[in-house]
Amino acid sequence: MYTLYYAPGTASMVVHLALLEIGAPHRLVKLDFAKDEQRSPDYLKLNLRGQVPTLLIDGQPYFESAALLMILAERHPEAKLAPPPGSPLRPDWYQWIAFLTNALGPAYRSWFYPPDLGSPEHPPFVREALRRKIEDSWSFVDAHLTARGPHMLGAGFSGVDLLALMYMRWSRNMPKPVTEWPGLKRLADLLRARPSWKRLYEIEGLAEWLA
Ligand SMILES: N[C@@H](CCC(=O)N[C@@H](CS)C(=O)NCC(=O)O)C(=O)O
Repeated sequence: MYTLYYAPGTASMVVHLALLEIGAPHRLVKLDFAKDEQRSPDYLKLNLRGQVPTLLIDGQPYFESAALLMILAERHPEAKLAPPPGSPLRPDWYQWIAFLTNALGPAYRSWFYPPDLGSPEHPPFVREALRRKIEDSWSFVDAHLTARGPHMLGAGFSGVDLLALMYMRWSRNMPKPVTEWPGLKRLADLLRARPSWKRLYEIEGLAEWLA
């Protein structure tokens, strides 16, 4: 049994999507960021940094969205979120998860949380550097998808696509949303047509960027 601590539309999204794709029974605990619930003493016992997601697996708390995706894929091989160990696409699975979390995760975090870098709002040059870093990473992924897509691992869907989809959604109000790159738009459209996406929107109460 799993318990996911989440906040709508945040880094918990990929874990929630993975649970829905797997069809694994789970309990959801929503944290209200407006009330700072991620910093309540009880939650800090589970997640010292006061961030989502946290996933309880058999009562033990774990964090980091990409790690949780990999753990779930390994525990539910029948869901085929990851190519099996030793198969030709397994290295690609590791490569793209590491690339997306390294190149995009910290840059988005800095973009959305200026206080992490020490000021309430970014000075223009910092904002510009972060924008360029995020867009350069998306250009690189778009070139990959154009050459080898339509999914992150080629012809077939995998859990890496869920991670990419979460990050893609975060670009929707940025100067250049991912839908302006053809390969990224094609991937976003394929993934947004999956039942798990619509279900996630219903459960999390999301509206923007459904389709
Ligand atoms: N690297 C972490 C990032 C987690 C993270 O930054 N979560 C944000 C939401 S997207 C959060 O909990 N923010 C609340 C806060 O920092 O107060 C992951 O991928 O799990």
